[in-house]
Amino acid sequence: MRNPLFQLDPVPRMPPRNAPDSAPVSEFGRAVRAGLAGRPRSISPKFFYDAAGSQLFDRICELPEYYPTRTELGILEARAGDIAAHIGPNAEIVEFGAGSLTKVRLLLDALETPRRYLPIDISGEHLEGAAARLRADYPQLAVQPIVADYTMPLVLPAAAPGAGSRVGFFPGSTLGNFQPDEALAFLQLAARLLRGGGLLIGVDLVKDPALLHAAYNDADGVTAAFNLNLLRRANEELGADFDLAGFAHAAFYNAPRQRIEMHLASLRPQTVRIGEEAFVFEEGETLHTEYSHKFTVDGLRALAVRAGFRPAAVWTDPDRLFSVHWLAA
Ligand code: AVJ
Repeated sequence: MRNPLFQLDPVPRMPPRNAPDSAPVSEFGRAVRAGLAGRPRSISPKFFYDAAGSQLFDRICELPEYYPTRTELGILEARAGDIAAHIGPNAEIVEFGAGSLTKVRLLLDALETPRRYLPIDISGEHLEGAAARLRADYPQLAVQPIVADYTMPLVLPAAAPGAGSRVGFFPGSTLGNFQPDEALAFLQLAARLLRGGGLLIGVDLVKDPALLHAAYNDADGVTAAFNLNLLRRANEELGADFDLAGFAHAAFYNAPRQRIEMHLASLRPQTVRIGEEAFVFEEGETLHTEYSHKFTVDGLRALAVRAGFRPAAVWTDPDRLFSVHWLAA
Protein backbone atom coordinates (compact mmCIF):
# COMPACT_ATOMS: atom_id res chain seq x y z
CA MET A 1 0.00 0.00 0.00
CA ARG A 2 1.53 3.25 -1.10
CA ASN A 3 1.79 6.27 1.16
CA PRO A 4 -0.60 5.44 3.97
CA LEU A 5 -1.49 8.39 6.17
CA PHE A 6 -1.73 6.15 9.13
CA GLN A 7 0.23 2.93 9.06
CA LEU A 8 -1.95 -0.09 8.63
CA ASP A 9 0.87 -2.46 9.52
CA PRO A 10 0.18 -3.41 13.15
CA VAL A 11 3.60 -4.96 13.73
CA PRO A 12 6.12 -2.43 15.03
CA ARG A 13 9.32 -2.93 13.11
CA MET A 14 12.10 -3.72 15.54
CA PRO A 15 15.74 -2.99 14.90
CA PRO A 16 17.66 -6.14 13.93
CA ARG A 17 18.75 -8.01 17.01
CA ASN A 18 22.44 -7.57 16.23
CA ALA A 19 22.09 -3.81 15.64
CA PRO A 20 24.67 -1.70 17.43
CA ASP A 21 23.38 -0.35 20.71
CA SER A 22 22.71 3.16 19.41
CA ALA A 23 19.81 5.59 19.63
CA PRO A 24 16.52 3.98 18.58
CA VAL A 25 15.49 4.77 15.02
CA SER A 26 12.34 6.89 15.05
CA GLU A 27 9.26 6.02 13.04
CA PHE A 28 9.88 9.22 11.08
CA GLY A 29 13.47 8.14 10.38
CA ARG A 30 12.37 4.75 9.08
CA ALA A 31 9.64 6.33 6.95
CA VAL A 32 11.96 8.91 5.39
CA ARG A 33 14.65 6.34 4.54
CA ALA A 34 12.12 3.88 3.12
CA GLY A 35 10.29 6.67 1.29
CA LEU A 36 13.48 7.93 -0.35
CA ALA A 37 14.59 4.42 -1.29
CA GLY A 38 11.22 3.56 -2.90
CA ARG A 39 9.99 4.44 -6.38
CA PRO A 40 8.09 6.66 -6.77
CA ARG A 41 9.57 8.39 -3.75
CA SER A 42 6.96 9.11 -1.12
CA ILE A 43 6.58 10.20 2.52
CA SER A 44 3.28 10.05 4.43
CA PRO A 45 1.52 13.37 5.14
CA LYS A 46 1.12 12.33 8.77
CA PHE A 47 4.70 13.54 9.28
CA PHE A 48 3.76 17.14 8.35
CA TYR A 49 2.45 17.80 11.84
CA ASP A 50 5.43 18.45 14.08
CA ALA A 51 5.18 21.67 16.12
CA ALA A 52 6.29 23.89 13.21
CA GLY A 53 4.11 22.01 10.72
CA SER A 54 1.05 22.25 12.96
CA GLN A 55 1.59 26.01 13.21
CA LEU A 56 1.90 26.26 9.42
CA PHE A 57 -1.29 24.24 9.03
CA ASP A 58 -3.10 26.65 11.37
CA ARG A 59 -1.90 29.50 9.11
CA ILE A 60 -3.14 27.62 6.03
CA CYS A 61 -6.60 27.46 7.61
CA GLU A 62 -6.60 31.28 7.80
CA LEU A 63 -5.62 31.82 4.15
CA PRO A 64 -8.19 33.43 1.84
CA GLU A 65 -7.54 30.68 -0.76
CA TYR A 66 -7.97 27.78 1.69
CA TYR A 67 -11.76 27.52 1.96
CA PRO A 68 -12.22 24.03 3.59
CA THR A 69 -11.76 24.88 7.28
CA ARG A 70 -13.90 27.99 7.40
CA THR A 71 -16.54 26.45 5.14
CA GLU A 72 -16.86 23.35 7.31
CA LEU A 73 -17.06 25.46 10.47
CA GLY A 74 -19.76 27.54 8.79
CA ILE A 75 -21.79 24.40 7.99
CA LEU A 76 -21.41 23.03 11.53
CA GLU A 77 -22.45 26.37 12.97
CA ALA A 78 -25.43 26.93 10.66
CA ARG A 79 -26.73 23.35 10.90
CA ALA A 80 -25.87 22.53 14.51
CA GLY A 81 -29.51 22.24 15.56
CA ASP A 82 -30.39 19.87 12.75
CA ILE A 83 -27.24 17.82 13.33
CA ALA A 84 -28.01 17.58 17.06
CA ALA A 85 -31.52 16.35 16.28
CA HIS A 86 -30.08 13.48 14.23
CA ILE A 87 -27.61 12.57 16.96
CA GLY A 88 -30.05 12.72 19.87
CA PRO A 89 -29.46 13.12 23.63
CA ASN A 90 -26.77 11.63 25.90
CA ALA A 91 -24.35 10.97 23.06
CA GLU A 92 -20.86 9.64 23.46
CA ILE A 93 -18.60 11.33 20.91
CA VAL A 94 -15.50 9.61 19.52
CA GLU A 95 -13.30 11.95 17.50
CA PHE A 96 -10.77 10.43 15.09
CA GLY A 97 -7.53 12.43 14.91
CA ALA A 98 -8.68 15.04 17.36
CA GLY A 99 -5.82 17.57 17.32
CA SER A 100 -6.66 20.74 19.21
CA LEU A 101 -10.31 19.91 20.01
CA THR A 102 -11.83 23.10 18.58
CA LYS A 103 -14.43 21.90 16.04
CA VAL A 104 -16.06 19.56 18.53
CA ARG A 105 -17.08 22.56 20.65
CA LEU A 106 -19.65 23.56 18.01
CA LEU A 107 -21.13 20.10 18.34
CA LEU A 108 -21.03 20.04 22.14
CA ASP A 109 -22.77 23.42 22.29
CA ALA A 110 -25.67 22.11 20.20
CA LEU A 111 -26.10 18.59 21.59
CA GLU A 112 -28.57 17.74 24.32
CA THR A 113 -26.60 16.55 27.40
CA PRO A 114 -23.59 14.98 25.69
CA ARG A 115 -22.21 12.46 28.20
CA ARG A 116 -18.71 11.60 27.22
CA TYR A 117 -16.08 12.68 24.70
CA LEU A 118 -13.26 10.36 23.59
CA PRO A 119 -10.74 12.21 21.41
CA ILE A 120 -8.34 9.77 19.72
CA ASP A 121 -4.98 10.95 18.46
CA ILE A 122 -1.60 9.32 17.79
CA SER A 123 0.19 12.22 19.44
CA GLY A 124 -0.45 12.43 23.16
CA GLU A 125 1.40 15.70 23.70
CA HIS A 126 -1.31 18.07 22.47
CA LEU A 127 -4.15 15.93 23.69
CA GLU A 128 -3.92 16.22 27.48
CA GLY A 129 -3.68 20.03 27.50
CA ALA A 130 -6.56 20.39 25.07
CA ALA A 131 -8.61 17.92 27.13
CA ALA A 132 -8.00 19.91 30.33
CA ARG A 133 -9.24 23.11 28.66
CA LEU A 134 -12.33 21.31 27.40
CA ARG A 135 -13.11 19.87 30.87
CA ALA A 136 -12.95 23.38 32.31
CA ASP A 137 -15.48 24.65 29.77
CA TYR A 138 -17.81 21.60 29.88
CA PRO A 139 -17.90 20.44 33.50
CA GLN A 140 -20.77 17.96 32.85
CA LEU A 141 -18.80 16.18 30.15
CA ALA A 142 -16.48 13.24 30.80
CA VAL A 143 -13.41 13.82 28.61
CA GLN A 144 -11.20 10.75 28.13
CA PRO A 145 -8.39 11.22 25.61
CA ILE A 146 -7.12 8.04 23.95
CA VAL A 147 -3.62 7.95 22.50
CA ALA A 148 -3.93 5.44 19.68
CA ASP A 149 -3.74 4.87 15.93
CA TYR A 150 -7.39 4.88 14.95
CA THR A 151 -6.89 2.87 11.77
CA MET A 152 -6.19 -0.15 13.96
CA PRO A 153 -8.92 -2.23 15.51
CA LEU A 154 -9.68 -0.29 18.63
CA VAL A 155 -11.27 -1.22 21.94
CA LEU A 156 -13.14 1.70 23.46
CA PRO A 157 -13.95 1.94 27.17
CA ALA A 158 -17.32 0.40 28.05
CA ALA A 159 -20.29 2.71 27.56
CA ALA A 160 -21.09 4.87 30.56
CA PRO A 161 -24.37 4.03 32.34
CA GLY A 162 -27.27 5.88 30.76
CA ALA A 163 -25.20 6.74 27.70
CA GLY A 164 -26.99 7.35 24.44
CA SER A 165 -25.64 6.38 21.07
CA ARG A 166 -21.97 6.36 20.13
CA VAL A 167 -21.17 9.04 17.58
CA GLY A 168 -17.99 9.28 15.53
CA PHE A 169 -16.70 12.71 14.52
CA PHE A 170 -14.22 12.92 11.61
CA PRO A 171 -14.06 16.49 10.30
CA GLY A 172 -11.56 18.33 8.08
CA SER A 173 -11.70 16.04 5.04
CA THR A 174 -8.92 13.98 6.58
CA LEU A 175 -10.58 10.99 4.89
CA GLY A 176 -9.24 12.48 1.64
CA ASN A 177 -5.65 11.80 2.70
CA PHE A 178 -6.27 8.06 2.46
CA GLN A 179 -6.01 6.07 -0.73
CA PRO A 180 -9.48 4.85 -1.79
CA ASP A 181 -8.90 1.33 -0.42
CA GLU A 182 -7.65 2.77 2.88
CA ALA A 183 -10.66 5.10 3.10
CA LEU A 184 -12.99 2.11 2.72
CA ALA A 185 -11.06 0.15 5.34
CA PHE A 186 -11.25 3.06 7.78
CA LEU A 187 -14.99 3.49 7.25
CA GLN A 188 -15.57 -0.24 7.75
CA LEU A 189 -13.71 -0.06 11.04
CA ALA A 190 -15.70 2.99 12.09
CA ALA A 191 -19.04 1.37 11.17
CA ARG A 192 -18.23 -1.58 13.42
CA LEU A 193 -17.18 0.68 16.29
CA LEU A 194 -20.22 2.97 16.03
CA ARG A 195 -22.95 0.33 15.55
CA GLY A 196 -26.24 1.75 16.84
CA GLY A 197 -25.01 5.32 16.46
CA GLY A 198 -23.36 6.98 13.50
CA LEU A 199 -20.54 9.01 12.00
CA LEU A 200 -20.51 12.76 11.42
CA ILE A 201 -17.90 13.27 8.71
CA GLY A 202 -16.76 16.33 6.75
CA VAL A 203 -15.35 15.90 3.24
CA ASP A 204 -14.23 18.39 0.62
CA LEU A 205 -16.14 18.38 -2.67
CA VAL A 206 -15.07 18.17 -6.30
CA LYS A 207 -15.18 21.68 -7.79
CA ASP A 208 -13.65 24.08 -10.32
CA PRO A 209 -10.01 22.96 -10.59
CA ALA A 210 -8.90 26.61 -10.47
CA LEU A 211 -10.30 26.96 -6.94
CA LEU A 212 -8.65 23.71 -5.88
CA HIS A 213 -5.36 24.75 -7.41
CA ALA A 214 -5.40 28.09 -5.61
CA ALA A 215 -6.19 26.43 -2.25
CA TYR A 216 -2.97 24.41 -2.44
CA ASN A 217 -0.84 27.09 -4.15
CA ASP A 218 -1.51 30.14 -2.00
CA ALA A 219 0.00 33.48 -2.92
CA ASP A 220 1.90 33.83 0.37
CA GLY A 221 3.61 30.47 -0.04
CA VAL A 222 2.37 29.10 3.30
CA THR A 223 1.42 25.75 1.74
CA ALA A 224 4.85 25.60 0.09
CA ALA A 225 6.47 26.21 3.49
CA PHE A 226 4.21 23.52 5.02
CA ASN A 227 5.33 21.03 2.36
CA LEU A 228 9.03 21.96 2.62
CA ASN A 229 8.85 21.75 6.42
CA LEU A 230 9.03 17.98 5.97
CA LEU A 231 12.61 18.39 4.69
CA ARG A 232 13.48 20.87 7.43
CA ARG A 233 12.16 18.35 9.96
CA ALA A 234 14.30 15.60 8.41
CA ASN A 235 17.36 17.85 8.69
CA GLU A 236 16.61 18.68 12.30
CA GLU A 237 15.53 15.28 13.60
CA LEU A 238 17.51 12.91 11.41
CA GLY A 239 20.59 14.98 10.57
CA ALA A 240 19.71 14.90 6.86
CA ASP A 241 21.27 17.57 4.63
CA PHE A 242 18.34 18.57 2.40
CA ASP A 243 18.98 21.96 0.78
CA LEU A 244 15.53 23.53 1.13
CA ALA A 245 16.32 25.93 -1.74
CA GLY A 246 16.99 22.91 -3.98
CA PHE A 247 13.39 21.68 -3.84
CA ALA A 248 10.14 23.27 -5.00
CA HIS A 249 6.57 22.83 -3.78
CA ALA A 250 4.48 21.23 -6.54
CA ALA A 251 0.71 20.84 -6.07
CA PHE A 252 -1.78 20.12 -8.82
CA TYR A 253 -5.26 18.71 -9.32
CA ASN A 254 -5.37 15.23 -10.82
CA ALA A 255 -8.88 15.42 -12.33
CA PRO A 256 -9.37 11.75 -13.29
CA ARG A 257 -8.43 10.70 -9.75
CA GLN A 258 -10.31 13.62 -8.16
CA ARG A 259 -7.42 14.55 -5.92
CA ILE A 260 -4.88 17.22 -5.21
CA GLU A 261 -1.36 15.78 -5.23
CA MET A 262 1.48 17.45 -3.40
CA HIS A 263 5.08 16.72 -4.26
CA LEU A 264 8.52 18.20 -3.66
CA ALA A 265 10.48 18.52 -6.90
CA SER A 266 14.26 18.56 -7.07
CA LEU A 267 15.35 21.73 -8.90
CA ARG A 268 18.72 20.26 -9.92
CA PRO A 269 20.68 17.03 -9.79
CA GLN A 270 21.69 16.59 -6.15
CA THR A 271 22.61 14.06 -3.51
CA VAL A 272 20.97 14.07 -0.09
CA ARG A 273 22.72 12.36 2.81
CA ILE A 274 21.17 10.90 5.93
CA GLY A 275 23.88 9.39 8.10
CA GLU A 276 25.68 6.77 6.02
CA GLU A 277 23.06 6.73 3.27
CA ALA A 278 23.05 8.83 0.10
CA PHE A 279 20.01 9.46 -2.07
CA VAL A 280 20.52 10.80 -5.59
CA PHE A 281 17.89 13.09 -7.12
CA GLU A 282 17.76 13.87 -10.83
CA GLU A 283 16.64 17.32 -11.87
CA GLY A 284 12.83 17.31 -11.78
CA GLU A 285 12.59 14.12 -9.75
CA THR A 286 9.80 14.30 -7.18
CA LEU A 287 9.06 13.16 -3.67
CA HIS A 288 5.33 12.63 -3.16
CA THR A 289 4.03 14.01 0.15
CA GLU A 290 0.21 14.11 0.11
CA TYR A 291 -3.02 13.17 -1.60
CA SER A 292 -6.09 15.19 -0.79
CA HIS A 293 -9.01 13.40 -2.42
CA LYS A 294 -12.15 15.33 -3.29
CA PHE A 295 -15.58 13.71 -3.26
CA THR A 296 -19.00 14.13 -4.76
CA VAL A 297 -21.93 13.91 -2.33
CA ASP A 298 -23.14 10.76 -4.11
CA GLY A 299 -19.64 9.27 -4.23
CA LEU A 300 -19.13 9.65 -0.49
CA ARG A 301 -22.57 8.19 0.22
CA ALA A 302 -21.88 5.19 -2.03
CA LEU A 303 -18.55 4.60 -0.28
CA ALA A 304 -20.31 4.81 3.10
CA VAL A 305 -22.89 2.22 2.02
CA ARG A 306 -20.09 -0.14 0.96
CA ALA A 307 -18.60 0.28 4.43
CA GLY A 308 -21.87 -0.62 6.17
CA PHE A 309 -23.37 2.80 6.91
CA ARG A 310 -26.78 4.19 6.03
CA PRO A 311 -26.36 7.78 4.75
CA ALA A 312 -29.10 9.71 6.54
CA ALA A 313 -28.40 13.42 6.02
CA VAL A 314 -25.98 15.74 4.26
CA TRP A 315 -25.36 19.44 4.70
CA THR A 316 -23.38 21.70 2.37
CA ASP A 317 -22.64 25.41 2.11
CA PRO A 318 -24.53 27.49 -0.48
CA ASP A 319 -21.60 27.27 -2.94
CA ARG A 320 -21.34 23.48 -2.47
CA LEU A 321 -17.65 23.68 -1.66
CA PHE A 322 -17.74 21.28 1.29
CA SER A 323 -20.06 18.65 2.76
CA VAL A 324 -20.88 17.27 6.20
CA HIS A 325 -22.59 13.87 6.31
CA TRP A 326 -24.52 12.04 8.98
CA LEU A 327 -24.01 8.35 8.36
CA ALA A 328 -26.10 6.05 10.54
CA ALA A 329 -24.26 2.92 11.64
C1 AVJ B 1 -6.07 18.56 6.83
C2 AVJ B 1 -5.34 16.87 5.40
C3 AVJ B 1 -7.44 17.82 5.04
O1 AVJ B 1 -5.67 17.91 2.54
O2 AVJ B 1 -6.50 19.90 2.57
C4 AVJ B 1 -3.74 21.62 3.56
C5 AVJ B 1 -3.99 19.30 4.64
N1 AVJ B 1 -2.47 20.08 2.83
N2 AVJ B 1 -2.98 22.14 2.59
C6 AVJ B 1 -5.90 18.99 3.10
C7 AVJ B 1 -3.42 20.32 3.71
C8 AVJ B 1 -2.19 21.21 2.15
C9 AVJ B 1 -5.47 19.17 4.56
N3 AVJ B 1 -6.05 18.11 5.44
